[in-house]
Amino acid sequence: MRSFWIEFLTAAASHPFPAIPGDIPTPYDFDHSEELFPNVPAAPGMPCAGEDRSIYRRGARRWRKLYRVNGHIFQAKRFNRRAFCAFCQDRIWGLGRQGFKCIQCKLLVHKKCHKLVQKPCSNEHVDPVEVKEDANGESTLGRASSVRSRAEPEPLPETPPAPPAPVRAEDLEPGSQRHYSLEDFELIRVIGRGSYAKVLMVELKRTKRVYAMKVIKKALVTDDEDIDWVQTEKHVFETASNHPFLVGLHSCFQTPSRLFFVIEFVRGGDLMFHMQRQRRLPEEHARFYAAEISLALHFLHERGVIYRDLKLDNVLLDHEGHIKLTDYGMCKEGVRPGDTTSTFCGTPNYIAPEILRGEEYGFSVDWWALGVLTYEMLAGRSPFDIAQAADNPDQNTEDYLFQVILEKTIRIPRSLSVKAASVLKGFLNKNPAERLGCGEGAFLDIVNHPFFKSIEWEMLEQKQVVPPFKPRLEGERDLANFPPEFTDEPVHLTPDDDTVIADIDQSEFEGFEYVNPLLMSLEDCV
Ligand code: C58
Repeated sequence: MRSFWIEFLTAAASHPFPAIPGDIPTPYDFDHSEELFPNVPAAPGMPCAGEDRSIYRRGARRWRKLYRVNGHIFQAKRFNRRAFCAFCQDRIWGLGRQGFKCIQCKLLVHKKCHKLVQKPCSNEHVDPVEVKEDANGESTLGRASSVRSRAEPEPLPETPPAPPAPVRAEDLEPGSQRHYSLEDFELIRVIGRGSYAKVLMVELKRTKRVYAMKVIKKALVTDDEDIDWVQTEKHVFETASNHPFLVGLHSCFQTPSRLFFVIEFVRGGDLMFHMQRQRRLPEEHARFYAAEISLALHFLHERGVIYRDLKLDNVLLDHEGHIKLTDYGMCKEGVRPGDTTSTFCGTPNYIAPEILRGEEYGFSVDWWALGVLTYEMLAGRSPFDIAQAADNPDQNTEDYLFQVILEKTIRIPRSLSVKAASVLKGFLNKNPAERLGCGEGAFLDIVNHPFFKSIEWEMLEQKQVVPPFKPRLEGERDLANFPPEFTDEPVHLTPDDDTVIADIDQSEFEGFEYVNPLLMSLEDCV
């Protein structure tokens, strides 16, 4: 009998984490420097009346619904600024995606009003009734700003109010400055790369502190959809700043060609790198990481965020060995319990079957990805690793991987304990309704699962549990835990190209600048 399991056993001979010289890469080893899904198959779910979901961009991982009314083509948008509905004149509040913007004439309306718009689309740019948000408004991060953006709506004025005086960073914290700029940082090294972003290790010259800097070229993010994505990333950073297992934001700034997120630096490398050295982890270790990751995911879910890009590369280890998730570029925000979304996105090896089937999905996709990741920690390879595919070009494709994810029964290595096998089967259930973490009991089902019996969840969330492994670090700048593939990469940014900049609508990025007052005050303490 030539079972799938036999193929997996053969697959185990090669190593799924290919960066170690001499290792034979297996077909589904995605270069983790290019982990974002490069092609979008045309597999959307059933479109609603008046919707066109088939629009997607090359290299992107998202579809966005379009709503056609009276020649307008509306897209749901969350506004960075104060906006007023062209139909009812009322303010469009900045939380959730309650505003619609015509992608042609830029008309702004409430979602609830969009079907009532009588004015036909002029198909040309008209100035939207939009008033700039102040520096302490919805687009900014940190405790100070989130209170105001969540305030109850005040009575609505007939005409747009004058923009309030901007709150300046120096007013928030003594000793802090208004904004940062590229000149404030020394670029030390490239540490990561995605299809949109390059990530550098940098030093803030004034304090000599080290940060990670995510650099995004504006030319790659110049349509509404992507501006939204940048906004989402900022919002998730705001949420994340309050959790021990999520990276926080130091500041944001821009140049004519680029956006910069300055992120707290997590020194111990990522789980991918760790796995490359360990091959597979003892159950006790995998349990600890899976439990800390579960708390981070649950925290995001409770706040309406689907993370959507859980993978070994995005799980960082701090100097003590606790985990921190990084990269919120794929997050979906504003999701209430029971809400669903339909964007096709993620990293191939971790994409949940419901996304591949083109179904509407919710938080379940993160628990699936945790199943894949936990499997990788315990087995030392992907659950979808197939050995003979290396020799067969037909099977060496993303489509084949997706077919495997959708159809093949996942085999659990016999060397794993019954409880480990059970938790993997729980997370890797192809039916999201039956998946561990997704049912009625939801998170409690994970907490109470026999595999996690020894976990003291409250202690864990307070970082009171000693991690099973402490990254070896010789100094703040120790490069021992860094991915070797970037060692030769030049750290400089290419000079701005005037013709590229000329095509960028800089107004789309207004208000991107940000300084986290909490991190600033920490900085001043040292
Ligand atoms: C780490 N996988 S956001 C390198 N890549 C990244 N590191 C960090 N954030 C991000 N402290 C990335 C990537 C992002 C989006 C594009 C793809 C890469 C990060 C954040 C905070 C450290 C890193 C591996 C690594 C971890 C630590 C040091 C060096 C390398």
